[in-house]
Amino acid sequence: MFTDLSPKYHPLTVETVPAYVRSRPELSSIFRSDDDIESVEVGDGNLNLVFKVWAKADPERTVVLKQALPYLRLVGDSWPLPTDRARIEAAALEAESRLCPQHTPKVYFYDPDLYLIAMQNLNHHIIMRKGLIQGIKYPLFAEHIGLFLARTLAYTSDLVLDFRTKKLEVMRFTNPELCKITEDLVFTEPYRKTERNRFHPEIEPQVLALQADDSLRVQVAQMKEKFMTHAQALIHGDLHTGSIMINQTETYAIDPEFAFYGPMGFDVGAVIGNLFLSYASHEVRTKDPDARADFRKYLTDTVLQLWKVFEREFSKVWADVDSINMPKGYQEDYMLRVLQDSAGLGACKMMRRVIGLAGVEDIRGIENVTDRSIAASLALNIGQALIMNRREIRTIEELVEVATGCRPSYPWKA
Ligand code: SR1
Ligand code: MG
Repeated sequence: MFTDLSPKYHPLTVETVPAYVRSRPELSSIFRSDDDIESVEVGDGNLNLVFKVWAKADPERTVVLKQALPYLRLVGDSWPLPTDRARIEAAALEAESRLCPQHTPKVYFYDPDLYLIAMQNLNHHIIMRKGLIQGIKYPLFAEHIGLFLARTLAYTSDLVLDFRTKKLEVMRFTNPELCKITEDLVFTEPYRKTERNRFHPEIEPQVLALQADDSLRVQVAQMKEKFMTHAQALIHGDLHTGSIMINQTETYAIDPEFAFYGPMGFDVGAVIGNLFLSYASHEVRTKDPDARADFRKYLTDTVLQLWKVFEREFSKVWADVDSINMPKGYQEDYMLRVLQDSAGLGACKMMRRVIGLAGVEDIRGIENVTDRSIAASLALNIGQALIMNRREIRTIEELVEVATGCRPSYPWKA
């Protein structure tokens, strides 16, 4: 089904990692030949093996090895996946590092035989989703990720690339099987009965109502069409808060294996949608009303600020764009369409995390089933409101207003 595996391919293990890293000249400035090397496999994502590797004598001499498996780890070898995604991820990291090095992990090398990327171990950072669950605020996140989004999206779009380069880049980043995962898991399966959906039974009445709502399904179909046909820029393709490594001073976007030329709003919306998933989860995770209001203000301020930074940085690119072919009003129209796409695509990213195969800890990690149902119901209502109202949204303030106007429907009214 996919191109044959390289004859040298074999999945690494903690036993084989030390010899492998010693064999790589690109790592000779990190590991010495007589180093005692330790490693642990930490891949808690859905797709790959991930090893943290360090010198026993000095844990700061460290790398991460990320290796593609030829099947989907979340499901097993019944779901084959192309290892070519590792090449795409390495190429996307290279592009992101050129455009925004301060928010992209350093890559030491890509090994095309093992479909493996050796990269910076962000060992002083945590996955942002885990921090948000604990109620940790990241005051620099909006500035950092707004810049990352603006630079990676604007500089890979037709606004900047010449006609030929753009088409060649679209070819280089063609990523059909991973796009198909998104098409199925984000835009199709949550809205129909399928065995792969994973919502918990208490929330079923709301899920069934969504699945029976043709006006909603038309909007979702439009978003799917946009995802499949709008080759606007090189997008990360999976920029949820689990793909952000962060601390109080630094932010890194990791894991761009779903990268391809798609709509900018899919990345911007992924960030916004995941901040609203956190917002929904703190409906029950933070019991004290003042603390809840305070954390929610942080989340909504972050959404407002990240869009403003995105617009500010993107406008620097507009200033350099050839104005001869640029009718008056086109820039405003373009940015408004990105905002409205972000609302609609971000909404789909929220709803799939409640209904579909791959959930998020923010919601699915809530142990008490009543609490989980309240948070899930609120997340679905925010998603539904954002997608249904997206064409009326003209500013980021209006987007936030639509989301914060939502309440959970659970417990169901008699
Ligand atoms: C089956 S793969 C499930 C999800 O994991 C990735 O992070 C993507 O979001 C994908 O949809
Ligand atoms: Mg990932």
